[in-house]
Amino acid sequence: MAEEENRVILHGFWGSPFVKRVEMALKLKGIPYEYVEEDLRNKSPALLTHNPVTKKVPVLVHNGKPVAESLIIIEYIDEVWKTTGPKLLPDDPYKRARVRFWADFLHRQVMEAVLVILKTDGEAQEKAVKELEEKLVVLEGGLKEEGVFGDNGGISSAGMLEIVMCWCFGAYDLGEEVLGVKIVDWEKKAPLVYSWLQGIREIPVVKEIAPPKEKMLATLRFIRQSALESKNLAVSSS
Ligand SMILES: N[C@@H](CCC(=O)N[C@@H](CS)C(=O)NCC(=O)O)C(=O)O
Repeated sequence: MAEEENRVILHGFWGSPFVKRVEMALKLKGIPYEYVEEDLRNKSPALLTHNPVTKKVPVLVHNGKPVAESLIIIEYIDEVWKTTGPKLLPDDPYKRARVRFWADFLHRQVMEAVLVILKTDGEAQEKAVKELEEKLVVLEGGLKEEGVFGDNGGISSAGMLEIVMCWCFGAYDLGEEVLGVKIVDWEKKAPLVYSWLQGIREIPVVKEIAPPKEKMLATLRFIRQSALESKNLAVSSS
């Protein structure tokens, strides 16, 4: 099938890190797409039809066929548009498996700890900060072994790992602004990961698709406030 015949539609939400992953993958590869902004409180019939299982964004609809789950979508994009733009995963099956492993680690473990920090305070938050630091130390060692970092840290290429890392920590300074504290001592715990992240944040596509700062800050504050209020409600009614 000629690539020109492809019609690509992305159902998303402006502030979703998972949607940003897919936008970044499409932009890095240079694949034209149509974007449909979803109201997550009133999802479109198209979204509900295309992703009846989780009903979440992102959903990529390629020539009428839907693909859901951000990590799966990134792999799909890389496999379909093999010769368009840069490779997002390595060709070698073993190296590809390793990239998938670390992407999954970031997706499930690191991102989870980041969300807990945003949504809690007191002891629960301190515990999550400690957990995050431990995971970053593991990540630093693991990625060093994989040879992910460029010379003197920085990035050597932008692929799946950089995409997932970007929308896990790309806005960490906004998170710190909302919490009013420094979350991670990067220099002490994970200096290579930190300089790698700084390199990722400089990628032009990242700057192009980053959500507006004030809007993002308001959303992070809202998520935090709602989580803390529902926790307090649960405590007072128990
Ligand atoms: N594991 C999914 C997570 C997607 C996700 O959580 N999307 C959120 C937006 S950030 C969503 O659609 N929420 C709407 C809902 O839960 O109903 C992925 O990686 O794509």
